[in-house]
Amino acid sequence: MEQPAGTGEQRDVVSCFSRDFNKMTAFEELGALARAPYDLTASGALSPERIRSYRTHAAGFDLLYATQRVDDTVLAALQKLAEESGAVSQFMLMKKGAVLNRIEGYPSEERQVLHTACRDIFAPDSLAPEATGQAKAELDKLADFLAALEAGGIVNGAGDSFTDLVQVGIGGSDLGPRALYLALAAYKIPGRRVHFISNVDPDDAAAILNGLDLARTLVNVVSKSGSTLETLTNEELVRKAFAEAGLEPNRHFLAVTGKGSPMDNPARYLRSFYMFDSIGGRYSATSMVGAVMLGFGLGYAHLEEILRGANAMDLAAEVPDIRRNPPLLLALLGIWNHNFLGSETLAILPYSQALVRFTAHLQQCDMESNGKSVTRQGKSLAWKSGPIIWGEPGTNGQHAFYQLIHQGTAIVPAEFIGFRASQYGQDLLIEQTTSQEKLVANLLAQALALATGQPHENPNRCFAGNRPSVVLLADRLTPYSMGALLALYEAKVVFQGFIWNINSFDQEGVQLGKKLATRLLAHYAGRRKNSGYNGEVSDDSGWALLVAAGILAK
Ligand code: G6Q
Repeated sequence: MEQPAGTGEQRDVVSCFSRDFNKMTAFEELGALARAPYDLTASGALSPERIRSYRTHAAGFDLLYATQRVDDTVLAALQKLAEESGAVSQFMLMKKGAVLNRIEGYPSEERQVLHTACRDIFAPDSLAPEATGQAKAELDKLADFLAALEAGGIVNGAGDSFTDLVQVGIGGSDLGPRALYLALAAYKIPGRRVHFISNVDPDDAAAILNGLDLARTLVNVVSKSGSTLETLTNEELVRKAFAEAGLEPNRHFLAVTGKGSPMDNPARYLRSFYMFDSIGGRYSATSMVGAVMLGFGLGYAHLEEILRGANAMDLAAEVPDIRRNPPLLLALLGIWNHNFLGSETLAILPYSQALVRFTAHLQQCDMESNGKSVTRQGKSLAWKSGPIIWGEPGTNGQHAFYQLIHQGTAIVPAEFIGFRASQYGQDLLIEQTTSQEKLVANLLAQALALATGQPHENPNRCFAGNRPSVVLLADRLTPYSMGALLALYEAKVVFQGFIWNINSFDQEGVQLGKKLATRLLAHYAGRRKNSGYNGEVSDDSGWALLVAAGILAK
């Protein structure tokens, strides 16, 4: 695998930005301001003037934040927080290749964080030329491969073209790519389909394989480490299905993996593409992890548009003024609600059916990044880090869980995402409004209702209001705007991590469960082989494992 990189100078700069969140002067100021936050229920509180001026824009997206409990004083304190924490400076260092994935003084991943380099390919001078060069080389390889598929230079054993692609991967190798594909299915190449297998549940693979003509199917196995149990298991299962159908797997299988990983064996695959250590799984959708599948399903030109949109938002994230930097502002408003006004969760509510898996992707991107309890120096946090992220598309959610958001005892800040026009443009005027208008009107109505509430003499019909939200609005969900939206949230998560002084780029928290599952499987395997395995266990959790194995086995 690649060696850790980044200059010593960059490491020092990183440590010098590592300040305790609760020691910053803005922290104290915001704490005081939080005692009397802006009252959205007061008469005239949501004036047209406020709605007009509490709005910012980048890469095709408007961010409307008049429905937050902030005023100019709070925004000034949030600006100060951004400056004191060096949020934008750290973002720039990240883009230049600083080793930000580390815990000082303890063994840690010690890696650069360069997902932005995957889309820096359009800039004349990339901030991280080596990583951008690697990304560009892989993209060129992909463009050649896609052109050969298109031109009939690559076909199956019977000389037929490929119509379907199954992506096998899990976590970051599944969620982001799947969310993007579903979001952009309106742009797919006619006659091509993409499918996903992620869960080690054998029914996941069976359900997909049962409906496919394997002879015309490519399988894209995606695993950065090349050692993930679920993915390797599913790869074998799918290879067996191909062999049983009399097909040669290495004429159908593609690999996306890290250089030098156990999966880096081009002889087993029709093509191998690479991703690099500096790209974390949950930030990898615009690397080859998403690109191969998106290029097959949507075409190379649409893939480029996704990268262009992401690049435009990456550039917007460099602006120091928080009122002109949507990802940074979103990060700070999140911190205001979570750390100062006390909310525990955040609902992300896309008013677009195509974004049906986008919240699930953000759940990983945010919760795996910022679900941390120690600082970048390994000290216990004395402040809250990442919130719980959840959500479903509207308007469906309105008929499900919005009751709690409007009238429950928990305050749930919401981020609404919507589009002025639909993707397919197939719509009908019913009672003088289109379905798209009904959708967007509902989105705006929810944001306003949550903010202003409604007094009522019947307590059960009373809406307290002051429930904060933002609205992210673009003209249409296109490859470009999807790329921008993805990058907006990636940057938001990263900014919050910088401000909380946590490492948003590792995921030690998932290791323990994996380790115990491996040991449980050793019990299964030992019993099946009956090869003298005596079920010996070496520590206290051993008895629990034996009991669990007994309960589970049938
Ligand atoms: C993401 C995580 C994790 C990872 C999966 C799959 O940031 O690291 O979700 O993407 O565990 O890992 P592989 O790509 O190595 O199979």
